[in-house]
Amino acid sequence: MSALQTLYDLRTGAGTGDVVRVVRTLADMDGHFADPEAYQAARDAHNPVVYEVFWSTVPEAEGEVPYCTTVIQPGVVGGEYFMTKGHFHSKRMTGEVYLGLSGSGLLLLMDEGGVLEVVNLNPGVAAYVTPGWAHRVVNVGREPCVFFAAYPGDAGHDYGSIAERGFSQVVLQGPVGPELLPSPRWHGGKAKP
Ligand code: M6P
Ligand code: ZN
Repeated sequence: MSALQTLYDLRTGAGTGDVVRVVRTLADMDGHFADPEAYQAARDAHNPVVYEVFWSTVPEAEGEVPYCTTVIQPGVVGGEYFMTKGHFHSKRMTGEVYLGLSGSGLLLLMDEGGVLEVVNLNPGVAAYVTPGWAHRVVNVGREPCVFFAAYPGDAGHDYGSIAERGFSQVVLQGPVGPELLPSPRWHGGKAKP
């Protein structure tokens, strides 16, 4: 392969050059938010863009290192902040590196048993996703949350178990900032206190 490069705007996350843009609207995130009524109302009213990914054209194959930026819009559904779907890697023992570029995000890391760790993904923070842990980023700010990621080309995205029961905790807008609460889908209860 000849030299492949992408020009990223570090503030907006937009990429040009060898890049593919993927857009996820609320309609693409059925089942991911804790409040189904609020989700349906927002989706049917205006179906906003939740996040975009500007993917390099590096092949998803062993030995390759695909990279991308992700731009999560500010917003809430039923008080729950906009976020990525989140995923495990199909090839479990593969890691990933995230680098915060702009805005303020929370990186949720979860093992298969539901143990959750949280990293503040602010500009300049390089966060390591340990092999075997699911990962999701939540935009807890008022501006777009932008981060860069690079991962092994044979990692693969496993969305199955996240689609089934989500993460063990949800991030809701509280009176003085974000609050992590047990997820109703994981724990079989209500998210709101
Ligand atoms: C990061 C990386 C990508 C991922 C993207 C969106 O940029 O982890 O591999 O696709 O975030 O996250 P998700 O696929 O979970 O929606
Ligand atoms: Zn990943």
